[in-house]
Amino acid sequence: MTIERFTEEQVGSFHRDGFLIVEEGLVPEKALDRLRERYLRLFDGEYETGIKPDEVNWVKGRDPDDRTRQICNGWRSDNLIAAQVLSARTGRLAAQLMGYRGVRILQDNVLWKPPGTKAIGFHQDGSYADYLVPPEMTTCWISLHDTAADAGPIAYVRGSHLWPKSPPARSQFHAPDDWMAGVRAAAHPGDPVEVVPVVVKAGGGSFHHNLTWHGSEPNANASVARMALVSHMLPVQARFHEHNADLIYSRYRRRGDLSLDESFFPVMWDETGYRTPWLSDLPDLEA
Ligand SMILES: O=C(O)CCC(=O)C(=O)O
Repeated sequence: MTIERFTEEQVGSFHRDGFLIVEEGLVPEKALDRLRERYLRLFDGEYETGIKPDEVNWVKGRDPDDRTRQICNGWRSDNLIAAQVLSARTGRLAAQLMGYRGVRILQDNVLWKPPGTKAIGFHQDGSYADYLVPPEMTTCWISLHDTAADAGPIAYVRGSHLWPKSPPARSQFHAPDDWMAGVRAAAHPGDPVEVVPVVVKAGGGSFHHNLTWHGSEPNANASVARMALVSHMLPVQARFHEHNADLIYSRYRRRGDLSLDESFFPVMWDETGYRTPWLSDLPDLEA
């Protein structure tokens, strides 16, 4: 059964902790095998739409096998990945948690963390959003496998969304030896640092606030491949910042126009019932 709406208690827990763990039901069960198969193609460089993702941070044969494999905006390359990343359900649930009137996609992350791969350094997503107004997002992380605490699932520092925003630290992102360095630097003496791993069934996952410190430990579990699909979403009215630019994503900013083009930042869900029209051409995940 998929989840269509959160209870008041779940919304309260998101605001108290800075994240909400959802045991299952964020992906139709029928779609799980098909999505996992698309991961293999994407990481083999096979792009259904003929368009390369915005970032390919791991390439077979080029990069060490002990790195978490990451692609950003795989949805531009693969329509089934797009159907899940841009789903109305994900958008509606995120909007409910954040109190947004609607949401649009900023970016996806296609993450594959086989046994033996290293950590993703703990960070706040909001540190990387100063090229947007407002400089914030909310994120849905979905696991395509049953996770285990020792398999390096995403993990959160409970209550850390109430800490200030730290500057970005890109060098500590991929495979740092000390994945908690940023958390230690950000925590005030006496702040409790309780790390909560997201242990869910395939198709379950979590939502988090843009200031919540999170990352993932190395995958020390020999039998969990740990594929995860992430939607980073913006409030629907978000625009580009007039001056601040992101090295990659500000290429979609038109001259003299700060609006976000729906070809690249489609509206996933809006309380008026609006959804970017071309999204209805994507494949049916229930089929
Ligand atoms: O899956 C991971 O290892 C980290 C994912 C992450 O940083 C995110 O979803 O924002």
